Parts: sequence; C-alpha cells; structure tokens
Amino acid sequence: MLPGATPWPEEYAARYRAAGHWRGQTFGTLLREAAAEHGERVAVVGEGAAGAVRWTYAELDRRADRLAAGLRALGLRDRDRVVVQLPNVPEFFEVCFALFRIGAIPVFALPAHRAAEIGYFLRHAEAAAYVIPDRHAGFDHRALARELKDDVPPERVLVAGEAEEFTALGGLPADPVDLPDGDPSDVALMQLSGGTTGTPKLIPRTHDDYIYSFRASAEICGLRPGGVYLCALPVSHNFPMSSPGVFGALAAGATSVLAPLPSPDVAFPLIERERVTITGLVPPLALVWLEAARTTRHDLSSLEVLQVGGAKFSAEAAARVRPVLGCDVQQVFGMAEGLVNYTRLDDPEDVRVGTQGRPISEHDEVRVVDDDGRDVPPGETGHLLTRGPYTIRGYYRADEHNAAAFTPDGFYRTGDVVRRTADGDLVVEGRAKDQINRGGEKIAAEEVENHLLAHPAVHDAAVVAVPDAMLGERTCAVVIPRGEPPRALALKAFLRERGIASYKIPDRIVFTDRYPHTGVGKVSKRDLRAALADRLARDR
Ligand code: J2J
Repeated sequence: MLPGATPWPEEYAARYRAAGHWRGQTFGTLLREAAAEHGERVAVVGEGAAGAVRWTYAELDRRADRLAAGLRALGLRDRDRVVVQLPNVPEFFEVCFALFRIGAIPVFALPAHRAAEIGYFLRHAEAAAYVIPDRHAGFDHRALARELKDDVPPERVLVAGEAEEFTALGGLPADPVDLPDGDPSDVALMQLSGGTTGTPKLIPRTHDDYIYSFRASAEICGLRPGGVYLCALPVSHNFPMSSPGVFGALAAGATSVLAPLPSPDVAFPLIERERVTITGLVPPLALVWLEAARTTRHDLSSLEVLQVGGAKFSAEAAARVRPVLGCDVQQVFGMAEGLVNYTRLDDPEDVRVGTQGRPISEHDEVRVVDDDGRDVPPGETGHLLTRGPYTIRGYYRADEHNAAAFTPDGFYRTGDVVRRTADGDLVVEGRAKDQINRGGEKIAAEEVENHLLAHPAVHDAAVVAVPDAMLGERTCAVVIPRGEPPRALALKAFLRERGIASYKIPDRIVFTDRYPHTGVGKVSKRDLRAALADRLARDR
C-alpha cells in the first residue's frame, strides 16, 4: 500500500475478496477488457480541445496507451501523484487511464479550485505533475499554473489545449511501451473530502474498492451496454465519477456524454441528441430542470432515471420527477470516503420519494449511534458510522485527524445525522460536522475562517450555514472586527486574492461584537445560526 494510506485489516480484505467484491482487477485492465468486449461501441462523447469527439472503447484504449508512453517519457512513474484539474472534456478519460496504466495516482481537483487549494494539494501529495485545460469557464488555468511554479515546474504542467510555456498533452512522444500491470489492492486515485478542518483531506481509493463501488452501482442503476450516462456535474466529483457515473458507465459498456454545463439549455439538447438514459444532479439543479422541462421543446423521453444526491432532496420535489420528466427518481446519499446509499428503482413510491436509500453492499456495516456511541433503535435519530468494502480506513497522510475521524475499530464517522427506517432505509436528518452544504458543494467552515483570520481587521470569524430556498444552504460569515469593521465587499475581495474557490466565498458577511458560547466555552454555532435566522428575517 502507498505509504500514508491505510490498508484494510487482512481479515476484512479476505472477506471482501471471498464475496467476489474485490476482483483483483486494475483500472488499466478494466479498460483493456472493456475495449475487447465493446471495442466499437462509443465510450465517450464530448467537446475536446480540438473539437467534438466520439471515441469508441477501442479508440480510448489506444489513446490511453499512447499517452501512457508519453507520460513515461516525461519521467512520470509508478505511484507518482498527479493533480488533475480537468473540466468535462474527453481528455479527462485519456489522462486518467494513461495515469492508471503507468501506475501514477490522479488527485482529483475541481475546476473551481484556485491557487490556495491547488498549491496545497500539490504540496501535500508531493505531486509530480499537474494537468489543466488551457482555459475553462472564462478562466485561464495556465495563469494559475504560473502562480504555482514553486510547487510544480512548467514542464510538469500538462495542458489539454494551447500549452504556451507548459507541456501539451498532445505533444508527448507516443511510441507505446510495455507497462506492467499494477497491484489492484493499492491506491488508484485520490478524491477530495468535503472536509471539516482547516485543510482539505485527500481520500485514497484503491482499484479493488473503487471498481467494486461503481460496478455494483451500475448494476443497481440498470446501466448496461446501450445505456447512455450524461455527466452533467463536474466529472471529478465522486458522484458523477462513480455512482455509477462515468466509470460505472465504462465498466458497463455504456456511453458517457460529457456536458460542459449542467444547465437545461446545454443538457436538454444533449439528452435529445444522444438519447441519454440516466444522469445525476444535485437538488438545486434538479429543481431548475423540473421547471425548465415544463416548457422545453426538447425530447427528453429517452431518460429512464434521474439520480439526485449530494444534498437532501425534498420529498415534494422527488414526487414531481415522474409526472414532469417521465422518468424514475433515484435518491443517492453518498460520500467520497466511501459509503453510497441508493433508493432502488423497484422500491415503493414512499421509499423512493421519502428516503435516501440503503447501502450498495451487504458488506456495508452501518451504525446509528447516540452522542455516547451507543446504537439507537430503528426510527431514532443518531450519528451515522460506517465500515465496508469501499469505505476508506484513513485519509492520506493525516494520522492525527484519522484518530478522530474513525473509531478504533475502523468505522468512519460520517458526521451525518440520520434515522434508519424499520426496512433499513436511511433518512438524512441533519449534520453534526462543521461544514456547509451549499447546494451539494461542501465547505469546511474552519478553512474559510482561517482565511478570514488572516485579514488584519478581523479579530475572530465564524462561518455557518443559513437556509436558502434554492441552494438549501448558503454561507454566512459572522465576523468580530478588530477596530473599525472592514467592508464586507473588501473582505470578499481579500478571500478571492488569497486564491480560494469562489463557491467558498461567504454569500454574506455580518459583524458582531461577541459570539454565543457553549457550556465548555466554544462558539455555539447552533445558537449563532438561530440568532442569524432572526437577524436575517428582521433585515428582510
Ligand atoms: C443529504 N445529504 C447528502 C443526500 C450526500 C454520491 C452522491 C453524493 C456524494 C457526495 C457522493 C446526500 N442527502 N442525498 O460522493 O458518490 C451529504 C452528506 C455526506 C456528504 C458527502 C456520491 N448526499 N450528502 O455528496 O463527499 O453530508 O459526496 O456526508 O461531496 O454530502 O459529500 P461528498
């Protein structure tokens, strides 16, 4: 196992292998076998740096081999970490599988991340390279790479598109080389944690565990050859990547269609043109789609399943999916650390609409416990703990944090507050972690607070969620100024200059002279949220 990652204890690994969940297959082999079986089927549809792309499985397999040779020639090796920050472009697949083939480990950043986050990933993972688009959504990623030149040299910045002084993905030597297959029980990739602390955590996922999670997900979702998955969310999120997502589609011999944007004006024409059968959205987008579908002139009749997850989808909205879109709704309650719950397509209506489903695997162990760690009976609310064949046993290089985030016997403390029904379905009731879920984007309060504290006019800062009709939650920073309060706009500009993703910039900043405290002298975020709700209601 890669140093810094935590293996499963051998007895569990043996159990998952015996059950046939861990198949001893690497990503490299997965694509090879898919190409052998589905060679002429279309694997990927999207807009690449050089125009529209429709790659068959055989073509993707060949491209991965060529790029793998190029990456080797550049000096990349087995177990090198590589920060991959690509939007929904076909090159994403080429890059991932080329890295898998040489045994290098992609660390998936979001297109929205900026210098503070990317710099941290590059340093924490001691990355050997950084992969970017030239421009995306009006932003020049090469300028960002230039800012990070102390963390990654220009020749190790790989660009999909116009490379300028960096290395063009398309310009690497392409004579295929013989590459040994890697170890399926080792780390294949790293996902990002939504996080609750000052620094984001990296989630090492192995070939065995990740492949199991998306194969089993594809089965649960009825994805098969001929099926078409629309990747509307940013592909590097765990949900569209693996639940079942683009990797699940690949394992099933289906087609992945990459939407550059998730809005109906972009996604609906793609659904019509490509006869999309399944897609996954976060709740705010699902609401926008439901609205737009009422008046659209596009034919959405190919859609069989609309998955909604990442944040709680209300029962009322879920009940509108079939009448409006004419397809099944599937709720997905997952996490990049592992555990994914789905409502099943043949569940009764009240389960599909009113719960967040149940785990993928009979080997997923789920506990719902009270504040003292004692199991509570079905129907009662408690903290969700989980352990299983695709839930990590530790974050990457984070011993201290791991001691708190996992129980001594290896259960991951999800920070979610749930209730389990008598039938074993989970209902998400809330959250005990210090995180804001802004329409599916997770924001660690402490991370934003630390950035605010760096401002000379900020004495103290507390970031909390405030309810929002559209996004579910928005962020509000409550700041105790040092002296004259700075302008909220100036503080936002300050955060932007520090290089954090714009979704983390507080939607509101308000000032106060003190915080409510808990009995033990910590800031009581619960009281703060309540006080804010009153204050914001009065402001209206
Ligand atoms: C309420 N809260 C939810 C839901 C996630 C599939 C789907 C989602 C994610 C994801 C994922 C929720 N209702 N339906 O990785 O593979 C909140 C919980 C959870 C956290 C994880 C996947 N679905 N959540 O959202 O790592 O608080 O993964 O612990 O981004 O999102 O966030 P993330």
